[in-house]
Amino acid sequence: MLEPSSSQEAYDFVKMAFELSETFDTPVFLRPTTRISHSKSVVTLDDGAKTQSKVSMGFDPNPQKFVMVPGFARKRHFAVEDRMAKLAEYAETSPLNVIEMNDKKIGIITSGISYMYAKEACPNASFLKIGMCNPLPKKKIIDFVNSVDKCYVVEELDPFMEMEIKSYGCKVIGKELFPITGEFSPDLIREKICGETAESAAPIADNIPVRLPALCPGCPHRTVYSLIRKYNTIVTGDIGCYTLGVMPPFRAIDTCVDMGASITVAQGMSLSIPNKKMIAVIGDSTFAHSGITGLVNAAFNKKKILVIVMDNWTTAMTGMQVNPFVGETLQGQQTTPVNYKKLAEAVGIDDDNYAMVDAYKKDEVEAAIDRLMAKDSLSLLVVKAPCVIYKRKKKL
Ligand SMILES: Cc1ncc(C[n+]2csc(CCOP(=O)(O)OP(=O)(O)O)c2C)c(N)n1
Ligand code: SF4
Repeated sequence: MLEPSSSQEAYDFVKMAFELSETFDTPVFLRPTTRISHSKSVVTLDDGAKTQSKVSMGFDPNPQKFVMVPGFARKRHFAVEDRMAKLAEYAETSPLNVIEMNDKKIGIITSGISYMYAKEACPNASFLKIGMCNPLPKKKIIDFVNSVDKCYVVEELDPFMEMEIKSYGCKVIGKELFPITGEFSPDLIREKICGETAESAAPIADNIPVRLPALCPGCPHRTVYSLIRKYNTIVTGDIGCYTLGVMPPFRAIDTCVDMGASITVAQGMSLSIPNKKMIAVIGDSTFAHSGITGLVNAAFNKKKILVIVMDNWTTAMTGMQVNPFVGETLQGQQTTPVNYKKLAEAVGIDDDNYAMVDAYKKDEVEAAIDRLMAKDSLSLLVVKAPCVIYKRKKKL
């Protein structure tokens, strides 16, 4: 697992990840935490020649490696352990794990964005910057800890490196000082290591009104949410822009677990609350990704749920990508869109339990929900209209 500490490293480490993957025949994870994913900085790109892939295309069949039936898996486990041992050896000399020796009074073992914070807070300290956080370079770590007077492990949230390092018998300070919740900052590290409380350079006035995240003005998701509470039932939600329906003024959803769970959570709840028709709301992309399996299961198990697909023509929350209901591939080629009505039919939802309405026609949306909520079975309602930001982007 590689952990970048800057935009440049996020770029460089992807290439290293592919190289390691090829060299050691291993999957490699890249672990960019929140602040790395949400920050932007100048990145120097490799020239084309260097980025040319050396990987040959194709597939060499090898069921002993790619089909993990128990007999093959047992043998493969030896290969995995052998690979991890080789990777641990590589970690000792890898350019991903760098020692920066400065003042030996304070040593800091850190990785990812925490390295940047610690470097800003304690520029004169010595650092062991871990770019490959699994497997860890055990010998390098022990040598580093022994070469400084006091050693801190600065890692955001769970003490993954710290526990491992303490298991080597090393005396390091970590979660005795640093929190296991929230994000770190240079100020926090300065305070914990140097005992200096930062004076805020630009004090923030405390009378600024709180602004909650909200659906955009004109968002097509608003219609359903403005109506849904009148049905006095439990509304299971899902992940996308429409999760913001939980916020005032709508307060329209009761749960949100993971992609597709609106439908499956409603099924589970219907076992303990059998007399209410639950409503599950889900975006088009989420429905295509992992909602359809839940719908099949709900139909097969004769569940009494109204599934509302909020189709805004796009995958708004994560960058306006296409999805299987759009009729276009990611490369912009025309393709066959999934047909909701045929899908409903295939699953076993009859015409009486199916409707598609325009999200901006509030009366029609309301009439459709009224009609389907009165049915004693599984219903599918598609409420469709383009996201206003998507419309503007596409100049529709
Ligand atoms: C398993 C998983 N993969 C990816 C994501 C990231 N993700 C969050 S919302 C979302 C898509 C939402 O699109 P859609 O359902 O169309 O709703 P919209 O944002 O357009 O309202 C994705 C992919 C996730 N939360 N979980
Ligand atoms: S981006 Fe689109 S889908 Fe998301 S809240 Fe705004 S209008 Fe609605």
